Amino acid sequence: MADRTFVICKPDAVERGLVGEIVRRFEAKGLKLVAAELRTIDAETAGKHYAEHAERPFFGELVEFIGRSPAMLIVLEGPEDTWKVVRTMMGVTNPRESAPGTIRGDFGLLIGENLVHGSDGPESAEREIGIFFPGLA
Ligand code: DAT
Ligand code: MG
Repeated sequence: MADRTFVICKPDAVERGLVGEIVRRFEAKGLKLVAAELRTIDAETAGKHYAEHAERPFFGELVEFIGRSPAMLIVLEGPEDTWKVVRTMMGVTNPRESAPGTIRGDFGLLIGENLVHGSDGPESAEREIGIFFPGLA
């Protein structure tokens, strides 16, 4: 059974011209592109996507950042635990602590501009794909 997850190359990744490099890594790993679209995320959609962080002090900045310019929205498919494969390749949330070889570890320095989002489990993947690509879910 194919297993899908949701990824965002965030505005900083698009602005810095890193989308090709990020997608290349996922494709080289063997994950398949199911959907991909460059889109500016509006505040309402960002609020739904990041609902779990609504009470955090950085929520306003997070919503502003994710919508400041176009992001590359992606659905990836693999054989099993695709969300986990993607999270491992992304590195931990704070890029200053992400391991070299990970996307955040190789290209990031700021927690507020950490290049990529990846769903944190199968339920999140289904929920997030439903928000951004309702036709796919
Ligand atoms: P992740 O993106 O690794 O799943 P998360 O879900 O905890 O991390 O947080 C979502 C995003 O919010 C994260 O990618 C960057 C931002 N963020 C998290 N913690 C933060 C903090 N302490 N200060 C500023 N931004 C933060
Ligand atoms: Mg998260």
